[in-house]
Amino acid sequence: MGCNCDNCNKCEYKNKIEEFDIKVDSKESIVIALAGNPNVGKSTVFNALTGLNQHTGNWPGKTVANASGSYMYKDKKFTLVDLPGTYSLLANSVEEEVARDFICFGKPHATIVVADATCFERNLNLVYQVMEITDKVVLCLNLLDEAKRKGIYIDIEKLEKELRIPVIGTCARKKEGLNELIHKVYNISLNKESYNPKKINYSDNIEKKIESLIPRLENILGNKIDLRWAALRILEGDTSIISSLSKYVYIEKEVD
Ligand SMILES: Nc1nc2c(ncn2[C@@H]2O[C@H](COP(=O)(O)OP(=O)(O)O)[C@@H](O)[C@H]2O)c(=O)[nH]1
Ligand SMILES: [Mg+2]
Repeated sequence: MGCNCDNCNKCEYKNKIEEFDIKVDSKESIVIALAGNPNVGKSTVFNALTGLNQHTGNWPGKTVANASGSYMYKDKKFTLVDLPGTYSLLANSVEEEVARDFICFGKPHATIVVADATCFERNLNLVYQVMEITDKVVLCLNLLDEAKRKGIYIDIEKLEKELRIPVIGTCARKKEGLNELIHKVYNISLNKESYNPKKINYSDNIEKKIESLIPRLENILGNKIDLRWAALRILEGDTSIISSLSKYVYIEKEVD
């Protein structure tokens, strides 16, 4: 199949979905990544949406299983990719590297982050990291029934304003909120709505370094990935991002 880049038609990306060994039934299918901490109801959401239309596989060269499945909404076919459950995307483990590479280089049309409403703060780390990589994020605030039982109330409207991304409250086990979720995913993935997620501001010295790195990275990477995110990873000394860049992104010029 062709490239999933939102920016061009004659794409020079090497990062096609098939590099990730994901079964996408047709070129027209819209690819949605499903990310989240372990045990937040990701598979429950995945199963509820895809039913029996599922494939399992392994990430190429990695021992982490992947599952992809499809569903239809408003005459469009969506391929949902269940990523390994992770607390972060800093590539500290194979699971984190797989999830990061798929969200960044697989170029899904949107990413759903499933979060546990009973301990939301712990989930925020991953939410912010996904928001650094892509603007096309939908937060699925799951386990609302458990949260209610524990006397935890989350103001969804306020959270949306704070994070500047859409937030849908769900109880996946009872299939509550899933229609709203797929509707929002439809709007975000087809660019019918767009958001500008809040980015974390770092200390002045880090921000200055980011600023000086971005033009150099732009020279090499163009707008193929979020440059601020790439700059942060490089400043952090993350060498795995360099190997992923050379694996998935076609680079025209040599790094000086
Ligand atoms: N009470 C409640 N339990 C849920 C909900 N969603 C998922 N679960 C349960 O939470 C556990 C973990 O779910 P699972 O989908 O396997 O989580 P994953 O590790 O993120 O894929 C399972 O026992 C689910 O039945 C929900 O909205 N409410
Ligand atoms: Mg699971």
